[in-house]
Amino acid sequence: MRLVLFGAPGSGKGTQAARLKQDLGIPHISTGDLLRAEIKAESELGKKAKSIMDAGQLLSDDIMLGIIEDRLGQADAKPGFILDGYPRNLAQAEALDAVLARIGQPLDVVIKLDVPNEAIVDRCVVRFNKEGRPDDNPDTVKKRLAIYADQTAPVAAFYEKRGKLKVVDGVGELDDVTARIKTALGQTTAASA
Ligand code: B4P
Repeated sequence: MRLVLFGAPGSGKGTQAARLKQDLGIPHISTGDLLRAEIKAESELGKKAKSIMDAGQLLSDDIMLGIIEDRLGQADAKPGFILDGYPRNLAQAEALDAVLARIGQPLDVVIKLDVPNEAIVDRCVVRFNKEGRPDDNPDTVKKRLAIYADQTAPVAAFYEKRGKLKVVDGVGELDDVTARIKTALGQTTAASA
């Protein structure tokens, strides 16, 4: 299964991907986690990424494509993957299509987690108080939501046109959201069987 979990920052992509990877037996590839690992390692990329991420901005498409090509080329991604945080704009969606076409592994489905902005701000405040992620402070979250609306949200229509988009309600208990995603994935598997 080749799956993209899509949604606004704080919509639960990372949270749900971490749960689904056990069941599906495929890796969870989070561009945010990959970048945070670079920051922790104090690599050149990490140094560049830190100020951009802390400000709630997006890294350049070139940098992100390099990261994603490298990660999708690793052996554990051969049977499939859960992509979280990529693509984040139309150029990245086109680039991902091209990479996957080249390796003969087209996407099966894109699950969009639908969560209202007010709930997202509340969730990020909770995480900010718990983990202190600089991009979770309320002003930065509002900036990230504006970038999402402007640059990332149009990606949903890109996949809808290709018949790959499924929208799932992302509000509620974690188990309930996971169950809704599994139902949507079950429909995808049944349709392609
Ligand atoms: P990400 O790491 O992708 O950050 P995120 O969008 O906030 O998602 P995350 O997975 O962490 O949160 P989740 O929704 O699970 O990106 C960080 C930054 O990296 C970007 O701003 C950008 O700078 C850079 N970047 C990454 N990819 C890029 C790309 N492709 N191009 C350019 N730049 C890129 O969860 C949020 C919170 O909600 C958690 O605390 C969780 O516990 C809670 N939560 C989840 N589900 C819940 C539920 N059902 N109810 C209540 N709370 C819930």
